[in-house]
Amino acid sequence: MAAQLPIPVYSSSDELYKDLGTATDHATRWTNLAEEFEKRFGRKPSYIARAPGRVNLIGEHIDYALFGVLPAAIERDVLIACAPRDPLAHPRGSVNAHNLHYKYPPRSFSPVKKRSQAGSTPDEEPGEDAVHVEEWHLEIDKKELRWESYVKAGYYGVLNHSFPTASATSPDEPDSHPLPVDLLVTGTVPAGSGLSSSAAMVVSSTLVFLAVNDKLEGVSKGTLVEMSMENEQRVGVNSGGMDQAASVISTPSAALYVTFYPRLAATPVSLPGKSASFVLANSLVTSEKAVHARTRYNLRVVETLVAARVLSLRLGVDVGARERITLRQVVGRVANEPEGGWQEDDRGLRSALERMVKEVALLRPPTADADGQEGVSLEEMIKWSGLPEKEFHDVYLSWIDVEAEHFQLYKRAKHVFSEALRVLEFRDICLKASSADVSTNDVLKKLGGLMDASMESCSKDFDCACPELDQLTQLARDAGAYGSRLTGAGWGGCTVSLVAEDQVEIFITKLKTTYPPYKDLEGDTLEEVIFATKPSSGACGA
Ligand code: NG1
Ligand code: MG
Repeated sequence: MAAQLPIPVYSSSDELYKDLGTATDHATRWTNLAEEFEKRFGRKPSYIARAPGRVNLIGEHIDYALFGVLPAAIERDVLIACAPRDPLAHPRGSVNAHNLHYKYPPRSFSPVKKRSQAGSTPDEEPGEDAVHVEEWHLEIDKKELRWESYVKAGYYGVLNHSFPTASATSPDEPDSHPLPVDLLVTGTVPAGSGLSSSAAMVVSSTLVFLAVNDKLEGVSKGTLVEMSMENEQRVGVNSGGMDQAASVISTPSAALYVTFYPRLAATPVSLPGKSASFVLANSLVTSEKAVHARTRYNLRVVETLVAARVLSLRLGVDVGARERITLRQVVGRVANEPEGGWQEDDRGLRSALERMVKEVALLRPPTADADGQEGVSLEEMIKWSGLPEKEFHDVYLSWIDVEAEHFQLYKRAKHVFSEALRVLEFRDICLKASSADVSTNDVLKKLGGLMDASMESCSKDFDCACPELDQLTQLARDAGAYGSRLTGAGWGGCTVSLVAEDQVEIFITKLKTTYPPYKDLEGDTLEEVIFATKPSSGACGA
């Protein structure tokens, strides 16, 4: 199982890049980073961590409903070089963080230990059996994220995972303190573009702090994914684990089928290789995901969760009063999924999903027009949930900040079920594509069709597109793509298009002249916004 493998650690950068098989300018970047580190801090880095960004080929906004997704790591990545400082001359665990990019000024910070209450929610009076626990803490202002916030997010989890505080173990063992460190960051994943620069930052930070403190032993890829997921939620939205899984577990020339239920698992899926490329094109609308979280991303999380509860009730599926059941679990319970989950080929899941695509009509609001456009008010939604108001708030609203006049349970769930099915179909087509009697052109057409259908569903049912993304994907189809869709959370950011290998150049040239925001760009800036990419490998270090 890919998730159980250890994180690759190479003895030198040469060895690492030979194995990655990527372009030599990447190796040069690595060497430059090490040299610049030595210039700034007077010694060589003891460890360099690498984590790539990712493109999601299909399966949008379904990871937090616990359905499988199909992303791939891209060649663009974040590198963090790090070395310990003299522990006698600097505070324990203090960090002196630099970034190669002139826009990001150096920052220093130190963790502190804080006491908090275990086993109670913030609005509850601590019960008699409440336990005080000490936790490491780093100040991160979610409203004003800065570059080092992502470094802190990675560090946060490492501190609490690998340095249990005195109250949790025996008092003040000298070796249970993190080292003071210098670190230097460089990255090539464009920020706010749906290519998960944030996951690349958080994964590389988590990895580098584990490594420099000599805590990497026994940490599998799966553990790094789980740590990074939790870490990233400190700087972002209530997301699923797709980005971190792709950034950690991916292998070259394959996409990664990642499932989250009943447990995290990931298997490489070979793509119809030499005949086609994925081209990324940035809409140039920056998706400020954290800024709009209340009305966009986090609202979708709540809508899909409440949809799952209401659907359970309407289908007569058992659901606990305080259970935050997901749409994936509803599917499992409706179709009597065996305890350990359906078997590899996903036939059980597929037929259950086919049924759910129809049953989802049960969520249509009675007053809605034919498309179920109107949604439900908060009061109505609470009524539908079958929970008393206070309990509804505790379970669905106390831990997440959202705002809406109407909640769209039907449209969101409809997208989730149909998108989950498209992922299974996409994967299936890729798996069968290697057999000799399938024509490549047919395969690419089918994959493209699924990408287009995904875009339409994101745009119409999940409302996570924007006019520029609609336009850019249409222009991509007009320019000859087999299919085109937004990738990542949406509301801006990048599109991904499937293009025949021998058409890539023509395709890129066409889009450069037809997508209006590209017309004023030139040189490197233009090369940065549209480029072909090959699936790359996941996080590693040397
Ligand atoms: P982006 O916005 O591309 O980082 C986000 C979530 C994913 C997933 C996608 C939508 C984070 C860290 N990631 O990706 O988990 O839900 O949106 O499919 O927020
Ligand atoms: Mg992100």
